[in-house]
Amino acid sequence: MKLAMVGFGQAGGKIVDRFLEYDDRTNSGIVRAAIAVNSAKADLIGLDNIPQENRVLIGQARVKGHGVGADNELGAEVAEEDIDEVQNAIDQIPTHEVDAFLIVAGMGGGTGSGGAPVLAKHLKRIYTIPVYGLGVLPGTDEGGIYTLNAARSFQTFVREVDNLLVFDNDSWRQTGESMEGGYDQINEEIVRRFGILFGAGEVGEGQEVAESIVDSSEIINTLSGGGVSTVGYASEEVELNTGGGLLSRFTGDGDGDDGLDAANTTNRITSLVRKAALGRLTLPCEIEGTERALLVLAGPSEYLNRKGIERGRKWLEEETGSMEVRGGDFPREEPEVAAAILLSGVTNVPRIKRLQQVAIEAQDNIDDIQQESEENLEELVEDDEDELEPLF
Ligand SMILES: Nc1nc2c(ncn2[C@@H]2O[C@H](COP(=O)(O)OP(=O)(O)OP(=O)(O)O)[C@@H](O)[C@H]2O)c(=O)[nH]1
Ligand SMILES: [Mg+2]
Repeated sequence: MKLAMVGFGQAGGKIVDRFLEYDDRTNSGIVRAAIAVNSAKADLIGLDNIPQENRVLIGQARVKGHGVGADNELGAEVAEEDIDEVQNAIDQIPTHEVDAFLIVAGMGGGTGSGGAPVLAKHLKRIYTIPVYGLGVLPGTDEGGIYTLNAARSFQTFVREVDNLLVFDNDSWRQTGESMEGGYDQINEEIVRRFGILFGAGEVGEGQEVAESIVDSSEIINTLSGGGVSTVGYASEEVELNTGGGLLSRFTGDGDGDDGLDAANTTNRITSLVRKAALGRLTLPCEIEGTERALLVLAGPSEYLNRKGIERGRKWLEEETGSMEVRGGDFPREEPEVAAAILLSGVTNVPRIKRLQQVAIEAQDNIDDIQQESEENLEELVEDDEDELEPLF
């Protein structure tokens, strides 16, 4: 499907920048337009692929291009004040050619975590196409302010978007890696997983049309109903059939599958589906209780078959307990078969429960502080009244 991507804040901008590079590299045609929004000028300059005219600096009057320093209330304020600047950039893209918006942001900082929900609300008021979020949760070792920002922003973001796809840095960080090197790998993982999902259904001219191809509407239907989504992924290298060579030896019982053993193909697919669902998810959770799911099988068409996908789909129905599991092919000439699984409307997510707890505790603290200051105020007023009484 074709997306208009908006990267909000540093992480958001870098990930959208990376999506553009992925799009070029794999010819997947999912990024119809890419915009970066930030309150920090240096972050915008540091991007490689997003066109200059699509880089929007907000909050200049308030923070002079220096960022909001992890203050997400300030992030939300500057986004609201300068929303017209963002809209001007969006006005330049052909939104009639776009299936959905995808707003990408790190939830731990100030600009993206404060601004992304503001933009989502704005876009939903104006456009009829879906507005999705891709929210990146901070590592738990980043410190309290990042967790608190994420706890607050998450609740608002999930409410404003049609679906919030989540990637949790905490489950993906690698020990012994520099921050930047680590993010590089993490960002590659993000674009690979979400790239396959959104790339399904974007079969270019001259490409083979599969037996049961995934369509954009199936992605949209899986995401509809809202909530939080996570993505599982697994892949296996295969040899491309270049006519003859090694593959011609796998004649097996044929079944019209270009000389590949149909049973092998089916087994490979079913085990990839299990690996993808039970392996590391972008947001780790219990898959049982998932409301809707979509299984995408990507690879050379001779390695895809209906039976394998059907089995994988059934297995996912059993594991999730969902009655709404879609599945299909994404034929592409890469030397690997990959299963990507979108689990939409997940309910049993330990990380989110912890974040909600943090948000509630923070709210209690705020209430305490407010109550305290109200009491102080009352005392002051009472004192004043006491003092004033004699005068009347
Ligand atoms: N996956 C990923 N996460 C990142 C990357 N850079 C930063 N993050 C995460 O995103 C969070 C927010 O950081 P930024 O995106 O720099 O924050 P910002 O939105 O620019 O906000 P301010 O810098 O406070 O103005 C951090 O706490 C990290 O968890 C990245 O390249 N990839
Ligand atoms: Mg920043």
